[in-house]
Amino acid sequence: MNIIRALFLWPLLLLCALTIAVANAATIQDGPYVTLGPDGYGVARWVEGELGTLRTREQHVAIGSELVVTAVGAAPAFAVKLRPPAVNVPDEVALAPALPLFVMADTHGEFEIAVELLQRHGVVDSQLRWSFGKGHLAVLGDVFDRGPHHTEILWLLYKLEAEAARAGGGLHFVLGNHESMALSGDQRYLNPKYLAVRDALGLSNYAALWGEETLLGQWLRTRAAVMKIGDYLVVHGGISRETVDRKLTLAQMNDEVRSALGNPRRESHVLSIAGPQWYRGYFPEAARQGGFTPATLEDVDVALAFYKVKAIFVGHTIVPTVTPLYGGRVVAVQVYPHRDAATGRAVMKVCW
Ligand SMILES: [Mn+2]
Repeated sequence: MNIIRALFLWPLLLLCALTIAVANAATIQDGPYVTLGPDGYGVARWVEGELGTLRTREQHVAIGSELVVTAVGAAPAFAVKLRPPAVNVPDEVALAPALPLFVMADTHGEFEIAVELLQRHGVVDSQLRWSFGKGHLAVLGDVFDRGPHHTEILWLLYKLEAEAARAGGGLHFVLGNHESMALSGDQRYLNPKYLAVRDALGLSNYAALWGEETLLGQWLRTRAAVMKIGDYLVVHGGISRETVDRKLTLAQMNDEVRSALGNPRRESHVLSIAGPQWYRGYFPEAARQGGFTPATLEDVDVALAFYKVKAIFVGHTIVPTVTPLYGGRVVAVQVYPHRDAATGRAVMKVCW
């Protein structure tokens, strides 16, 4: 039996307060934003300084260069080595029965919280090095938007992917709706800090920092939106009955989401609110509000049978605690949100 743990996020109110605090904070430190040419050489850019008088800093880099991502609060600085362009991740990976799978839901720029949880559960050590051995970490999307540190989270995931692979484990990032929105130029949910960064770099849209010529933009364009890890499906929103009735394979959905990243929104089932990044049909209240028909047990069973999995792990929709739904066939891990009142620590719960 796998150990499944889920990430608890800040209360939304606290998150809003934090967002405002950062927007008003005296000092901003953001980057690196790395752009590489076909020859493997390029430039890394940082934005730093006081809000209103931000400075940019540049450094020539190449594949193999090691860059430092600055510390944030209690989360230490870490070095990351630039790798050659990523290739598309597989749609399915094996998971040996005895190995743990750690599932982390929407982090929304809350780098310190994410780090604290990964450290406390042995996924990374005090210096943010992979310490989970052959275990697997699934991150269910929505790193972008709301909070002030998505740059750091993405660099950490990028770095850990290589370390996990070297250890015989795996890190799997699936694309949420906020990755698709931010990369397509939707700036509505960006932390104000990133609008200041955009302006300091003289760009008209923040998405210009995440194009396919950028190292992390290219990396994101090789991720999946739905993955099978062992006997489990991991996906940001969920699998609707419509998705199953269309007999969409994981490869078809992943190709569709990847090819739409950074492009103006196209019309298709996969990219619609009934698609894997947006679906909320497992949650009756959210379904009603969002205009979904709530999924029946039969709908879920049909999905499990079609994709040949035992359970589906989803983020995207906030739940009060890690919640097995449909008799454990769906597990909702986007937990609304708390820190322990006595210790102030992010609360974790082993649910599987
Ligand atoms: Mn979402």
